[in-house]
Amino acid sequence: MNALVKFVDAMEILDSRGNPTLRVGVMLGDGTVGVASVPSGASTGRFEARELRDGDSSRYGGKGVRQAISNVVQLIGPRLHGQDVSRQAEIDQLLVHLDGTPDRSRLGANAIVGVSMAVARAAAAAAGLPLYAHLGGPAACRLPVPMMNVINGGGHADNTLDFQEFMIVPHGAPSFAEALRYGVETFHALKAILKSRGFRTAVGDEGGFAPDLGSNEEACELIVDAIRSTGLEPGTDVSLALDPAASAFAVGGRYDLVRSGGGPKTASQLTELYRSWAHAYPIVSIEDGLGDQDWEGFREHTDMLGADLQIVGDDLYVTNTQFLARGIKERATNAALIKLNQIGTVTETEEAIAMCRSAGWNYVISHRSGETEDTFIADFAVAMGGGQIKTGSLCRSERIAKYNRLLEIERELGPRASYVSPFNSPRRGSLRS
Ligand code: 2PG
Ligand code: MG
Repeated sequence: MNALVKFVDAMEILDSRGNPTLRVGVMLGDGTVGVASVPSGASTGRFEARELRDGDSSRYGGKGVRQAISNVVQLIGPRLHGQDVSRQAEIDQLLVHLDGTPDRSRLGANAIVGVSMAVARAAAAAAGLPLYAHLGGPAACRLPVPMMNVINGGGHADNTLDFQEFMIVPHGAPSFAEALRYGVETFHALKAILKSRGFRTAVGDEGGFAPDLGSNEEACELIVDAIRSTGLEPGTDVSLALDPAASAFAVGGRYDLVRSGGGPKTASQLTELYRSWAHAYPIVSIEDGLGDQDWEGFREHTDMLGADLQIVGDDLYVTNTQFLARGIKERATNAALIKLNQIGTVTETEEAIAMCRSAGWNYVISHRSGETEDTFIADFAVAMGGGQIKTGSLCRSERIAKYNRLLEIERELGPRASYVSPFNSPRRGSLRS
């Protein structure tokens, strides 16, 4: 009886870019509360579930979320009254039906995902379990290998880099805590190197440095230098991952590297560029190396690179089983990025993950570029057991909050905690010649 919803509340808060977002609270009959805050993307996929923004230019430049809040309080709350929060799937289905649109645009994906996450939190609290154990069961003890975005470009920074994310992946560490240290030491070393070479060390939206480098490739060189200068071994202790977010520079069937002056490229030429980088640098993963319309390009891309690299679809799949099913059938990639707010509910997100698992694909639980201090995805990554999380750089508290939560989880799990690399054995350059 205790796990029944009494009421649902929501308020307007700010995300890490200073834009309004929702914080949702689900109150149960016994006084238990579940709270969740909603993130927001910048480089959104064309078919993502839609955030609802007020469009009232007299407040926050039209970005207010009062309508979404009203939808939570007036429409969703009364329908959830008396529902048992331990039945997440039923509640999520109710939310999807109540919205009634394929892209969640009536109630707003931001309203729906906030409620869905807060329901999970309330259910965990009612069961007296940490969120990761509630969602993942007693077997949830695998800490994720983080992809840490130490150089920002593209839609996340105003600099000369076309590619959005240059990440470090400390997969060779013996534990999550040590992986975090590897990442932090590399981040600080990178700062010192940038400074010594006259680049600015201001950071972009996800806390990575945003220097005006001479080329995209220079970012990889600098990161490898940084890893080395900490005494760690590139490719063995720490590797590289990229998220070019290529939809952002896809123009008329080509990829135009305007910012860096790299010029236009076909999908094949861009894949060839990645291939040459993977020979030169210890890259283990490339996400959205091509645009979200380019299924044909992706098939070739994965055919050429997928035997050696993790090829991740983000904008291509938007955590939607409909697109994922096509990707699996056509071998468009061999892994998927997973974002709760791209699809809208915890249950649908879990369904996308189940689909990845049954295809033998890797999956990476991910933050958004606009984040809050909410740490839901840290628990979610442990619960889902895929062994990977992408949650930004090693500064800015909205990113660090997730890392700190993972430290807590690892400590709580004690000897049961595992930290296992999802990647193949290390090589100097990742690609076999
Ligand atoms: C991405 C994400 C997160 P955004 O492209 O993977 O890093 O960016 O939230 O802006 O879509
Ligand atoms: Mg991406």
